[in-house]
Amino acid sequence: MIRKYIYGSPVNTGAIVEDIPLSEGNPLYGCVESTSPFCWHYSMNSDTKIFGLGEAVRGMNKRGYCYESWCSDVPRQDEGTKSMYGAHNFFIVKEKSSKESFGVFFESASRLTFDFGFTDYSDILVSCKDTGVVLYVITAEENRGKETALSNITRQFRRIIGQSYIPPFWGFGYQQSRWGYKTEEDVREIVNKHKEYKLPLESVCLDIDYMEAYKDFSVDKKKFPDMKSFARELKDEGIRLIPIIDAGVKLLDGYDVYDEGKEKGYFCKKADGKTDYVAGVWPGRSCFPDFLRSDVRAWFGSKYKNLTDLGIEGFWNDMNEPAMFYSDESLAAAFEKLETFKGKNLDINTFFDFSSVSGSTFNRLDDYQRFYNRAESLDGQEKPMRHDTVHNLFGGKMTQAAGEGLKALMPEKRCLLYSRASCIGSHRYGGIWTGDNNARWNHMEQEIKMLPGLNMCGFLYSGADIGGFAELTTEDLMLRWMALGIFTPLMRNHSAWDAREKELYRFSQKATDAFRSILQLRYALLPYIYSEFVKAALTSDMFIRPLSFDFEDDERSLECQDQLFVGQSLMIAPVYKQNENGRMVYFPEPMLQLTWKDGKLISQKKIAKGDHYIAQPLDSVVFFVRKGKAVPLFEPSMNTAALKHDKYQLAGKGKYELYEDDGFTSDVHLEGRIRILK
Ligand code: MIG
Repeated sequence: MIRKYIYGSPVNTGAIVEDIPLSEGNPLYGCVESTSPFCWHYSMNSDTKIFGLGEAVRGMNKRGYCYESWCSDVPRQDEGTKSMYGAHNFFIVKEKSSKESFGVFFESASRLTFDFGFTDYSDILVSCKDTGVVLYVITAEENRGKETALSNITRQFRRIIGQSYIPPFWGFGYQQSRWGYKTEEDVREIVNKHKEYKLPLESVCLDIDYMEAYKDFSVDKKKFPDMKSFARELKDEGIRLIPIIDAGVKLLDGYDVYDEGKEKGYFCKKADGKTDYVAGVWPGRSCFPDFLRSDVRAWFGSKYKNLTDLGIEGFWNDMNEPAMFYSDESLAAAFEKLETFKGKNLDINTFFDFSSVSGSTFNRLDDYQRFYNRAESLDGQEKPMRHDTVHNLFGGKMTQAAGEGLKALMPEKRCLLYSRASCIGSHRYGGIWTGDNNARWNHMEQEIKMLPGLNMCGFLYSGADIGGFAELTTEDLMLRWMALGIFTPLMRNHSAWDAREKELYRFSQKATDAFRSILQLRYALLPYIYSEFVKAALTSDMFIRPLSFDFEDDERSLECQDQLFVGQSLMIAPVYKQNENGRMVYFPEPMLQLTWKDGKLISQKKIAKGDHYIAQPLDSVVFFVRKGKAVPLFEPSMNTAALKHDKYQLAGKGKYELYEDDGFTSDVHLEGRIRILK
């Protein structure tokens, strides 16, 4: 059952695709203590748990900290980080009795704060100072059969926000990326090295250096003299290029995208409603398309044609929180401030003041208050809104622009698309990667804990930069993280230009051999992953689930935060601590332990329900088939183009219903597409 309530004057975020009648009175759960500013309060019991909130740090159970939905460019995020790149305002309050558990979605374009027992361990407080909120309260259906309340509430929510984006089959292949591949030669070397070391490879991402002067939709001819034939040459070997597109458009007369945007008035404006807002990003001074407008989305989306004409079928959208290095205003203020230090004897206070000046221009709230978006109110009226009050829609609407644009350009084909910033609603158009993480063990742990929340909020196609984006990764961290990464739909090894080089052949020979074997498992599992992913998207299910979503009356499952179900048949329990060769694993039901090494299944072993120490050597992948389930393992291949769909072995019990299609079709449905594997 879903109830809907409106407070204040929220804008239409586009998150909801179903008509839901308005309910009267107070919300079914919790209490709205004030409407302006909005504040919702709920009193928790001692064992109340909170699941959800999508892209957010800390545990799967979010109780005990405070979060803010405010799409942020947050390199060096950690346990203290309140806001990540996405704004995903859905969570479930899990009470002991499933009748008293409920889900809440706070639909809003504005900043929300979630105090989950932070001020007082027994209170949840959700507040919004800006526009307003449409509140949805979801309770479990009574006739849900064996489904848990957690899973049922999530499914109902997923239905009202619409079907999750489904990438093409090749989007599940292994992506190699680094900010630093500059030229055709660089990319060719990456491809050749993977071949030389017999490492499977599906695609290579192109970071900002492929562009000419960081101009969106341009290609630097000096670095890629003939991108079209290069893309063709790679595609003939089953490898695709995935270029980056940034949110900011370089301010440069004579650059067609800028000229058009300026002339048609497509860029975000200052308070006067006329002057284009300017801020500095990669290309220097830039303007920002107002993605909240449908005409601007259609325009920007059509620009992807420059690259699809060259044979490109996949993109990643970056810096769309939007990230801003400086504005004209904040830069002027910083220079002025710097002047005041000139000739002074800097002591402890003034020195720290002085050293913070240059960083002070970065992603400033007052800069977000200097420009406007045209947003739609609930009655369909378009009006200018100060950016900070609708900030959380910007990145997601850029994804929508790209998703709709690519669909218009290639109606018969699904394209690959993922973004850094997001909001609920944009899960229908693309996936996300979880931004600039670090080469740290606790960031791998963070990914394990974040995946369920992302799945609850519709972001099935997601994953982290494997091995960490920044800093110095290590061979063992890469091995462990790869063993996790092969189970995430988006599987990408990406790093910063100054991070340790971490293509899989950069480590010891032993490690390279192990990486090969791990990647082979990815390709062996790929048809299963694709099949489970499509089924999850079509039935509003989660692809990755915590144990609690299937065993909500089992206290141990409810508390388990570092094991995951992957599709219906598998469970994983990744090792995420350095120098540990295994770990304790909790089995809520008997399972079959599979060990993969040297590119093949080397053992299958029955495990009883309960706790077991499971050894997981660095060069192996250990995973589990659930009770009564089966998983097909196909013959490993070098990429999806080379996959042989008829060569497989089945592990576990019974049969597996494999969803199959041509890997591209935009018409995705289950009927007539299931092959029974026995
Ligand atoms: O401020 O394009 O998260 O993946 O390599 C850095 C360069 C801009 C941030 C992205 C990262 C990408 C980088 N970008």
